[in-house]
Parts: sequence; C-alpha cells; structure tokens
Amino acid sequence: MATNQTFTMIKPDAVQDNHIGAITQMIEAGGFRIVALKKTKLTSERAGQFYEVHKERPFYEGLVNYMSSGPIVAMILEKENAVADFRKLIGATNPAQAEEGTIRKKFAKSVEANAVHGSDSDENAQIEGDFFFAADERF
Ligand code: DAT
Ligand code: MG
Repeated sequence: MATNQTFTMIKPDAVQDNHIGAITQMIEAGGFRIVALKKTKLTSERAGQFYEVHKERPFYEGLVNYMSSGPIVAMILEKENAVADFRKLIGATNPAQAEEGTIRKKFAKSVEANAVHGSDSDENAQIEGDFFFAADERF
C-alpha cells in the first residue's frame, strides 16, 4: 500500500482539557508522521463549510456550534494506508462503541464531543487538508 495522507482535528473539548500532547503522542506512536500542524479556531461559518456534507442532518447545527466553540488543532498525517489506519486508531464515532486503545475510547465525552476528526476517504483527506494548510505549511 502506498504512503498517503489523512487529515485530523483535535476537537474543542480535548483541546480545552489539555489532551493535545497525549493525542499527538498516540498518533505518532501509531506510526503516523505529522506533515502539518496548527492550533486555530473555526468561525461558525467555517465550521459550517467544513461539515457541509452533513447540513441536512439533525445534528448539524449543534455540531457547527460545538466545533466553533473553542480552538482546535488541525493536522495532516502521513502513513501507509493513512485514511483507514487512522479511522482504526480513533475508533467509532460514538465513544460508547469505540474499542479499547482507541483515541475516542480514551478521550471522547459524547457522540458530538468525540475528541478527534478523521477523514473518511483519500479525496476528502485532500479537500480537508487544503481547507487548513497552504503548500508552505507542509513538510
Ligand atoms: P465521524 O466523525 O466518525 O466521521 P460522521 O462523519 O458521521 O462521524 O459525523 C461527523 C461528526 O458529527 C461526528 O464526529 C460527531 C457528529 N455527529 C455524528 N452523528 C451524530 C449524532 N447522532 N449526534 C450528534 N452528533 C453527531
Ligand atoms: Mg466523517
């Protein structure tokens, strides 16, 4: 499998609770290389754009409010089979269903405040990485 990239965010609760170090530690220990990293805060407009694919879902408004409620940490990660392996490392969307040893099992508080985002396809990884990072911010 070729080396490729995925995109992640550490979500507002996990940043607020001082878990940036522990989560990036799990990411690096999982074999991912951090290609780009920044702490930033989404306006509700930008959060709405990022999650536009969910805009018809009942949880969309709450999700947009939550994701713009405090700073997040955005990262591009590189590894063989990055998208699928990262989804494995973060665990199920609902932390009640996340396996032991996953980031969400350890840090998620609820389905909404579930600690981290992970891209669901190579195409979306590219779109999401481009949403946050310019070419000279990736190494
Ligand atoms: P994932 O983040 O695992 O890819 P998703 O793309 O289906 O999950 O949904 C995006 C985010 O929306 C998810 O991380 C948390 C929130 N969310 C999803 N389903 C939800 C629900 N039933 N209630 C509240 N928030 C939800
Ligand atoms: Mg998703």
